[in-house]
Amino acid sequence: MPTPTREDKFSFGLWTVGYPGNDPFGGPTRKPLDVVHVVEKLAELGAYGLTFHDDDLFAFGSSDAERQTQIDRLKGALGDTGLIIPMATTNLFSQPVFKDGGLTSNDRGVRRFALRKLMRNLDLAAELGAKTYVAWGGREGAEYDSVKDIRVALDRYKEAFDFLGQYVLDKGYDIRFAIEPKPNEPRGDILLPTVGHALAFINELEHPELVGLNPEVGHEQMAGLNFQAGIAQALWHGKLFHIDLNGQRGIKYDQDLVFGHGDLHNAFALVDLLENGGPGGGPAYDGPRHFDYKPSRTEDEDGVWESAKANMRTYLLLKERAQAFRADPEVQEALAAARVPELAEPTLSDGETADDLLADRSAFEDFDSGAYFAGKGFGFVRVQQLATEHLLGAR
Ligand code: 3MF
Ligand code: MG
Ligand code: MG
Ligand code: MG
Repeated sequence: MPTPTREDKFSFGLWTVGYPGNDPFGGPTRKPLDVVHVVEKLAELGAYGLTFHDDDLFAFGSSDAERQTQIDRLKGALGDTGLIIPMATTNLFSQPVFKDGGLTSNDRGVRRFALRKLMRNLDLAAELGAKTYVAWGGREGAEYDSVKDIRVALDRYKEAFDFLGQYVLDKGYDIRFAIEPKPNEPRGDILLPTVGHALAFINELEHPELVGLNPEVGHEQMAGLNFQAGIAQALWHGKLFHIDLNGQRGIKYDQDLVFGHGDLHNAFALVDLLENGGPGGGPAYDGPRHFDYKPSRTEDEDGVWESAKANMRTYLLLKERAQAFRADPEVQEALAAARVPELAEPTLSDGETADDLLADRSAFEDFDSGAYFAGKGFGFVRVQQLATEHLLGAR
């Protein structure tokens, strides 16, 4: 069985293992966990990083002294264990004041308060050495079409990211922002609902180089989208700054299951992409493997740590399986037969002009599209079955 080590770059949100089990229909089923205990346990299990929202570490409304005590306790635990803080984020969703959002609330006073809350935790993130600052706008949205002017809300969202980008530059912080898309929940509809929406938004910013993505498995799958394909596009744009790994079973509420406890095939393809660059063998991802999951409320504290381990074990098992898949000569032969490598060949020859293509009769006039494949298929199903058999450990 593979054992996680620091080199695997596994990280967990303080709010994940710390989730006490409350849901919209019931209260907590577990006691809150102390941050020092969480850091010690995660280090023991082989994780390398902890991430947090400001309000996870010190309760909203804490005095400066209470806040500092918690920061010092966290720093002490990091020093004792060697765990790091690769990412931090702001809670702009739990408090009643954010009921219509933070950065895009219709209320200007709320927007100014949200910016200050964000800047304050950004300063702390820089102090703790975080390289990524995630922005999940869970309350940035609406339930009703006539109460939120989406174009104007996007103006305010852009204003916030332009301002924060400039703030990071002025302060000289080595931090980049990562927007986390989600289609809905808690709002009926959330702004920047998918990876694609967020990528387009980033292009409109003053400092697009400072802003990328933190896509979450379950969020894209809630929108019925293929997560692996979305991640491949984010990598293509150079925008995969961070990732939230978890499990989701279809289009329903945000389940936050253990990684792999949802669509296992898609998780296999995702790990193959992150580790090996996917079918085309492009550049892989070297950032944190961050788990944003919720230990089910049926579990006790032992179950919390079992589920934390399960995330890492499943990831490492899939990594092993993906390596076996890539190394199998039969797979390589099947990929070649399916013309997977041929897609990397440019469609036009070097320097070929429109006139050259028009002059190539074999491309059109003499191209017999009806007879072209001579009845032969691509053999994609064979490749997928080989992947499935490797995934099952049958090869
Ligand atoms: C909610 C989420 C968030 C974000 C977090 C930023 C509370 O569905 O996924 O978790 O991940 O706010 O990292
Ligand atoms: Mg989520
Ligand atoms: Mg989720
Ligand atoms: Mg998330």
